[in-house]
Amino acid sequence: EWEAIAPGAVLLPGAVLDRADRLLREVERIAALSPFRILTTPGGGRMSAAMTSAGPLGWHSDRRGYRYVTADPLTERPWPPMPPLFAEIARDCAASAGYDGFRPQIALINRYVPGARMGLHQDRDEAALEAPIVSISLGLPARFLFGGLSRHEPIRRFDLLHGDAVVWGGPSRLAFHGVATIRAGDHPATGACRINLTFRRVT
Ligand code: MD3
Ligand code: FE
Repeated sequence: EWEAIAPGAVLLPGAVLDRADRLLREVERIAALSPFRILTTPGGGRMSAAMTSAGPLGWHSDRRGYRYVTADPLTERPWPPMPPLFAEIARDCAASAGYDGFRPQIALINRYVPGARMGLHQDRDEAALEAPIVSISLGLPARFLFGGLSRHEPIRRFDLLHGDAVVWGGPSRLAFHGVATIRAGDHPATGACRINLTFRRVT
């Protein structure tokens, strides 16, 4: 049913399998308004996952830094609204993990094609560090890397599969984490890609 993978972090295998197709349709609607784009890092590199957002804020990165912004810099329009289905799923998953009353403010959506990865990092651009983050994996599997509160602590690896949810709160909220290079494959729900949604409170 669920598995504690670290203090405050709970894996809910297959928790959203029955709602995966509806989630993917909402992702398509969002991406039609605010397309997936590959962002530049402050150091001038290019990220390998493509990203978009929904809700009153979206995550953005360029030469000036990492930050949340109220308008999509690509379209110069507000980010698409967060669908009620997202809020409902995020609340359900958080409650299953022991975080009652979670109301996500935004959804950050990552799209990985084979060869894409995400290096080890902390999520600390949110002022609301007391709120957990709920993550949902869809499509191709990922090898998830989970470290500690400093870069030097040992890294554990977990496979995240289509329909899995993970809730990251409490002592795990500032843990280092990343995604190993996605391997080639073809998934019936997404084709040759992996979609990750993270539901967050920012402010
Ligand atoms: C642990 N995304 O968007 S989801 C990210 O699969 C991000 O796309 C990865 O890292 C992905 O920032 C990992 C799992 C995840 C998300 C946020 C966390 C794990 C986390 C925040 C704190 C600790
Ligand atoms: Fe992250």
